[in-house]
Amino acid sequence: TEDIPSDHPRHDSLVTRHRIEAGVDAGITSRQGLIAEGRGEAFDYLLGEETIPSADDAERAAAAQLLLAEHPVLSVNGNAAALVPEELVELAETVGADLEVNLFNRTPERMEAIADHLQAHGAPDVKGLDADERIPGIDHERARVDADGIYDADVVLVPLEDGDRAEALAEMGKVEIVIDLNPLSRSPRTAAIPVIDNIIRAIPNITAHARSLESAERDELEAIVADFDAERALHEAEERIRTGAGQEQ
Ligand code: PTJ
Repeated sequence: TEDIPSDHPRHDSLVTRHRIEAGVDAGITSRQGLIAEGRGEAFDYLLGEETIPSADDAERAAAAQLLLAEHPVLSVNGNAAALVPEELVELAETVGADLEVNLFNRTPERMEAIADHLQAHGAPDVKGLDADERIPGIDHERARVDADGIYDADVVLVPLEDGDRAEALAEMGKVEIVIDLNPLSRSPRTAAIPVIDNIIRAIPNITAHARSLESAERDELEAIVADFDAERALHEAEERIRTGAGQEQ
């Protein structure tokens, strides 16, 4: 990372790529995570590599929803752990959420490596290792969750999700916040709150919103969630990608 000059026009994107590579080397990120990163980069490039206004609205609604939750859980996969470990711990602390490792390509080694990595970044407790419950309706490893974690949660934040679990969680009646750079992907389209932004910008911004809303009354938080329009947020991200509206071309 030291080799990338900070004024390089693609600095952030190169640092991100580097973190994913390091994540693979450390046994945190899956090889498929490299492909997911490439896909994400392409969408981020088209979005102008910035948090567009509709994504900022989504991040504020996500913060309000997490603060309203009785039992919020942040789901962590190999890409999220490599990119924003400290930021996830900070968000969990700010909104009183649990962190739970949940992997598409689940192996005991990667589960352990990610839990250790989060703990090294200050997480007091990491769920996901017990895996003593299942999300009904999905047959792959991603179904395995902790009874006192995602299974019990009322609000779940899922970054870089695949569509299957997003739909299954919604069917269980959980409120889902999905972070994904692709507005056409099935998971943000299933989410109550789709956040079309890079996870490296989205997580710290949700935390910042949560801090500024910390002393807000419940009705104010409820109004923020009620005013959020998921369809519109998806549409605006797609517009930005298709037309570059709001960007200097
Ligand atoms: O660690 P595991 O085993 O749970 O595996 C995680 C991956 C990401 C490999 C797995 O969930 C997967 O294969 O996901 P997909 O189907 O490739 O979807 C990843 C989505 O995340 C795509 O729509 C990408 O555009 C998006 N994405 C990639 N990088 C980022 C991102 N969204 C937000 N921020 C990013 N940095």
